[in-house]
Amino acid sequence: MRIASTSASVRRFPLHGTWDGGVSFHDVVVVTVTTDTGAEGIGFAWTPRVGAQAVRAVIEEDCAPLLEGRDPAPAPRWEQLYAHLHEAGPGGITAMALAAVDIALWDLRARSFEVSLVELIGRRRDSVPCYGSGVNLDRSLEELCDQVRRFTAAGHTAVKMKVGSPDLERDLERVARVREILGPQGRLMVDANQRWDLSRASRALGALARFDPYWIEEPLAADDLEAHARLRAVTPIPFAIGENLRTVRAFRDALVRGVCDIAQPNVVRVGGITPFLRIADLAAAFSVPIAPHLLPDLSAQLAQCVPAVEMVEDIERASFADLGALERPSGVSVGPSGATSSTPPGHGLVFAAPPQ
Ligand code: SMN
Ligand code: MG
Repeated sequence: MRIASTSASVRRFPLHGTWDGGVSFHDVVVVTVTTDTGAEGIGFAWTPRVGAQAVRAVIEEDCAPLLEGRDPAPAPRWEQLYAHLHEAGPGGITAMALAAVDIALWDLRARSFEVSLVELIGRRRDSVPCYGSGVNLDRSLEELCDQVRRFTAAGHTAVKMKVGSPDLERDLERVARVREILGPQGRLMVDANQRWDLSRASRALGALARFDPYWIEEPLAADDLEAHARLRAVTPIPFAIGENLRTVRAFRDALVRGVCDIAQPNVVRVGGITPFLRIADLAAAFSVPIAPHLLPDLSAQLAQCVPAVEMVEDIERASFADLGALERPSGVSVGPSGATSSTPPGHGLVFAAPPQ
């Protein structure tokens, strides 16, 4: 079986509510790989704002010609494309393009063997705990509290909120209120999205510690491991990082440095399922679990397969299913009772045309 063609198209799906910074839609770059035997695999890249057309161009101009006539085996194709695209940088647009192709090749392989993606990789667990997650720094205190109450009313006992307000007092008031709603037993994660420098992070974490955060996510610039190491020396709060690490070696460096307690690869941003699984194995060797970043429709499936997992992110009303991005139900379910999947052969994600 050989690859006959690779095509890509960009589809835009509006969000139900605007995210921090005015993000109002998600772009999905849908890839179809077809073989000379008529077999097909579907892959995707995703971006909340930047770069979808550039990703499509890299797939069409730089990946498709290299794939034509080759064996559709995921790992060798990933390595070949990684070596080729590396010239334009090992992360960012090239990694997103590579991810779309890689996801399509895994889908194709699973469908050829007539098994689900989870069965193909190897199911380690049927269900993974989830947490309610909101992109809510721009929301008023009352809106934030309403969102957290929606999570708890639905049955979530773990919730993630944003911190990193210009004024630390604002963060403290908001975290205090959310802790009150969750109660002392609830799990409260805080996410600073790289908004602090070292001195602000030290001060903020010192003050936030009394609310018992389960983790602090991205306290500092993602590529500043030195600052993470210094912060580590002044706080016992675990660090969750990875949504802005783009390569297996970037995760290795963070793990070796001892500043990644929970690893959060985003399957698209790291370049697909092939490197995602390598990162998960690597993290496990450091006794570090995975908490996949966003993309619950696929993250749930990967979380069922990795050696060690923390939780799946149930991002409020922004899964592909929630956005109306799927043509039919995938068989994946993400919510307060856990993440499960029972997909048809492959990953089960078939993308719809965007709303007119
Ligand atoms: C996040 C990042 C990017 C888009 C949406 C949400 C956030 C998260 O950092 O961890 O969910
Ligand atoms: Mg985050």
